[in-house]
Amino acid sequence: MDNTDTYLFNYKGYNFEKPLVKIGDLENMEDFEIRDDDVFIITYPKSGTIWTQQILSLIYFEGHRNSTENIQTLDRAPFFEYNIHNVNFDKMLSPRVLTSHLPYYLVPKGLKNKKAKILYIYRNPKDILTSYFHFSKWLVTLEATHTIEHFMEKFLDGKVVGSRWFDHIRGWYEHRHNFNILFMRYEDLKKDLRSSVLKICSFLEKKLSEEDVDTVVRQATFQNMRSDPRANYDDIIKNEIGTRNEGKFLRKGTIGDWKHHLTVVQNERFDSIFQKNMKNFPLKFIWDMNEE
Ligand code: PPS
Repeated sequence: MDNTDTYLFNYKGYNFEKPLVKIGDLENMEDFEIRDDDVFIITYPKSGTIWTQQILSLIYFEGHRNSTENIQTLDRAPFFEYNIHNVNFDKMLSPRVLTSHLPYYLVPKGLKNKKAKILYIYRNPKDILTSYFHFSKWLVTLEATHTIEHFMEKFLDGKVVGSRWFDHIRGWYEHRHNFNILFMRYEDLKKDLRSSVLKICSFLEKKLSEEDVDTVVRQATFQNMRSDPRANYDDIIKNEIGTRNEGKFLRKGTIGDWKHHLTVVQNERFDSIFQKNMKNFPLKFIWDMNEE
């Protein structure tokens, strides 16, 4: 692909969302100055980014937790490479929570000092594919694909924002020793949100009271986030980015929705490519709500 593409901007082998990215920001990313107490949320698109942004912004910002502040999650934990609100990262108070879909080799070099923390959230790629298919049809800044069959080919070839899922997760996992990184599964958050919040608190060395943990959990459920304008991107997407039709950023929020969208043949094709690409990969995936 070349950079005449309307939707994708390829920089150093990785596809960015062309309408939202600024080339100058990309050129400065690797030299961005890291503080020891920075926290980065890193995900492949559609893996639970906004959910983690909400959880971290509830853990860190008491006003938000007590519902006394009307600040959107995106401004609490802004996107690093898509700085759509032009946040001055240097002026953010510590600890800064920054969000990114970057591959391991494009993040600020300072993250390798291992002091700043990275939370990497991953999700089974069939649900990512399903979520991404719907999202791409909805958002005007992404290329709509009319059939999931066609979208699956683009996803498997990495002709989407985020490039190849396989490379993203493998890259981060294989270079994990260079970073202070915790890997967590979307599906574990879904199955036991409270334990997941506690695990995140422990990684962040943040001690919350039992009551505060309960509040974080309550405000981070799918239903609550869906109806809280600070916690879902509905306003930003409708007013600042644009959509092609009705929809919600928090669409289904479940495990195994892919079963309603992939045919048996498509599923088998996905499996065979998955197996080829993920041979000897130790992290396990949860494909179904009833799976342990
Ligand atoms: S993006 O565009 O990359 O930032 O998208 P991302 O936030 O990573 O992923 C969006 C999907 O995460 C689901 N989501 C949740 N699921 C369960 N519980 C909560 N609280 C929650 N918040 C967000 C969201 O619904 C998208 O998944 P789908 O399958 O499309 O519903």
